[in-house]
Amino acid sequence: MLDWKQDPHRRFNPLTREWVLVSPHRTQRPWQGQVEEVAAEKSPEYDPQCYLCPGNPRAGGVRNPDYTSTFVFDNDFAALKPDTGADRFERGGLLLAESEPGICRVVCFSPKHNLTMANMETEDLRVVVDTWVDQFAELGERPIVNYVQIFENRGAMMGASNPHPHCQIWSGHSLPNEILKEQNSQRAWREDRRACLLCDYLRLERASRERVVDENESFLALVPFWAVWPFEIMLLAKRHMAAMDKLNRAERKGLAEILGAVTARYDRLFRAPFPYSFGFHQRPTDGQPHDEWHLHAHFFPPLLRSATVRKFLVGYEMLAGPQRDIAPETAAERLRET
Ligand code: H2U
Ligand code: ZN
Repeated sequence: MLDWKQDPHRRFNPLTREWVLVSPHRTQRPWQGQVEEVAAEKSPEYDPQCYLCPGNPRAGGVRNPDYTSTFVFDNDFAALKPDTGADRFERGGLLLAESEPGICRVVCFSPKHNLTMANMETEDLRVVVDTWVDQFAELGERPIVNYVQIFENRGAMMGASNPHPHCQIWSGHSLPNEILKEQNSQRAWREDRRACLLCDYLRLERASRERVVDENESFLALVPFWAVWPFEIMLLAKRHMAAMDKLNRAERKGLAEILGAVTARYDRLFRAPFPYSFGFHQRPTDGQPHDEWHLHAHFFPPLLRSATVRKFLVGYEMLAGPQRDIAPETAAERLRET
């Protein structure tokens, strides 16, 4: 019989329908690889050099207002532009290109430069949640926008250009790869079983509790059975809903609370500012109901065994498939205990 916490095996991700190789015994191997600097310096509440702080100039000369809560603006270096005309290119079925119009925004969570989700007050995180919901609704209503991706890069390691608490929203015309994969799986599950894939998964995880990290009335935080990143976490809405516009008042507060709890756990785990990419997955905004979708969010942190040892998806992972060293159950236990 296999020991699923020790022996090499692979696990199936039913959302992407991809397999991940799990090799927990490899955590014993010696490490002589790259060791990263941990940013230890304390930053001030206001940084005159920061392009996100209130009253400061941004690239292109626009000046931020003296905002006191959240602040949303169109990205000065937008990856997608609303006035991109429709066009298509095709040669022999092999060369294929399509125009992609869209809108990119930046959301500052707070005027305070040195805050993070981990140390913001729940009431203030609740305002951030409201801002996300408003943006999702407003952008989603535009005819060119069929999908709204809200995401946060935190830490220089993850490519964040600035420590000021902020996230980005890229809203585009077509469904990005990850969304398409998750949509196909959720749709097929619904057609085959007349049930929601993530409602069914939620039930399994709440019964076993092995991978649960945090829970409140409205949300569950867990290390997915099929996690790729060492301390990956998924947030699941407990009630079935396709998108964040269906969150009621209590659930918005629940989301704010669990975001604070999970990010604080992350910071405690290696006693350092914990880098990650975070974002929501929810229904496309193409006018269809998309009842197959279940609102959730992913945290993908790259740290492996300490604040200075990082996981890269290279070698086997680039050429063959994703792999993880520490068992998801062990990661969940460490997160729960911190
Ligand atoms: P990141 O930290 O995740 O890179 O997000 C910051 C975003 O802010 C980035 O997309 C934008 C960048 O294009 N930005 C502006 O819109 N104006 C500026 O003056 C600097 C950065
Ligand atoms: Zn700032």
